[in-house]
Amino acid sequence: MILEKKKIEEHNAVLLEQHQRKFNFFKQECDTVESLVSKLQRFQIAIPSWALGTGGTRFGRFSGKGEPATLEQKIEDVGLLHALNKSSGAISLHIPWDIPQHVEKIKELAASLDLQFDAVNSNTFQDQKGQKHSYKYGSLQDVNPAVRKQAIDHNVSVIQHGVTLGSKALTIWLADGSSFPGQLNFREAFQNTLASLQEIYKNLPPDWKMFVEYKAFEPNFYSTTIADWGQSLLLASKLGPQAYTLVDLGHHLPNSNIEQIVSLLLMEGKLGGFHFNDSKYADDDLTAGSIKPYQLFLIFNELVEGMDHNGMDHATALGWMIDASHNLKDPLLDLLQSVEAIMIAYAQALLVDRAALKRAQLTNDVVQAQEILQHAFRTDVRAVVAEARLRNHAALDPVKLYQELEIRNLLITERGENSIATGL
Ligand code: LRH
Ligand code: MN
Ligand code: MN
Repeated sequence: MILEKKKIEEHNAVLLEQHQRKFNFFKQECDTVESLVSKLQRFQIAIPSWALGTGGTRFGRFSGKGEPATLEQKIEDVGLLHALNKSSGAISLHIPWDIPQHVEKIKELAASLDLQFDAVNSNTFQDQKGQKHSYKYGSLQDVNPAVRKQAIDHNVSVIQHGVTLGSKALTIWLADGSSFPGQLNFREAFQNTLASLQEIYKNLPPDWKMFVEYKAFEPNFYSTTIADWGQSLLLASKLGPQAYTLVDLGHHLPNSNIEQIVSLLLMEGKLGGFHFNDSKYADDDLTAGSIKPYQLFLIFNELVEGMDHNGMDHATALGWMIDASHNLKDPLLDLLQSVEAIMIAYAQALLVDRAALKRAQLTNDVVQAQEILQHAFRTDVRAVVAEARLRNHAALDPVKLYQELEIRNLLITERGENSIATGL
């Protein structure tokens, strides 16, 4: 299904007057509004192909209806999101969940919807049909060189798929670890992982990046071989200039100071990409900004500060992606809500008075430092985010338009009730 431009224009015409009132009010208070809007207009957040269907838990999965059953349909779903908000201009594929079969057709379809191919993700945390060796005890870390070789070869084939599509990065997340003390020699597991990653790294095209994703626990519950940003950074540093750490917001132990991690990774020039989601307990993969919006703002505050310090382009220097799972909500609505929350946090971070904050820090004015951050966080920036959408010819209120047009019902009519997506 393709969303006609006319539908967006009609929707915007109805909301325009109310929007302009709010935006004009904001403008009076903010002299950097034009720079803010143009930064927001350029900012794009990739959508993972595995988040377009209903996710499950280990206890069950309650399928949604009209889910995209093919890669083409997934690309169409991201196209719908992008038409609605013009901030979701890329799709990230997980292989082999989504193997591009008809590459030229897929590229044409994506281009017609104004979509790019973001990082490709390898999968050595599940066994696939017909696979010779099992990943039950690990993949790149495994004690058996044949298992490691199989996992390396898979990653190389993922790079090759990515090259055909025009992706520029490989994201590696490993479930490797152990669930019981004594199961693993930590040092050897780490060294095996490094040696395997080095083999994969050799196959990276020169303009590619490798993102090394860490995660504290799950599915292993005693140790994870790339468990935190230190271990990821160690690997990325040993691998070379094309390797970076990837931060997934759900992959930390409770109460970790993620904004501090972000700041130091930027300092080292080793922050590569981001997976946005939110959580209360673990890797809950909930809608970005739904549980801890202040934390999301604080993370963006460090991102903006660090990227500006390094002279990095906010829109292109890092890989921005959502990595969420939707058990209860329509995935497309959930993704629209996530993108909106990310844009709001980004806009608020852009509002922080950096010069005043620096003065407060240099004079140890703790009260003022807090005032400055909270002033930005408590500013209602929704009209600025909406203005950026309006100028990009997207919908003023994407969630409302999606609901008014009953897009899910249209997708059900097109695909059938029982159409099921592959993925988590
Ligand atoms: C692991 C993870 C990783 C995977 C995705 C499906 O929890 O965040 O990024 O590739 O989920
Ligand atoms: Mn992730
Ligand atoms: Mn995760």
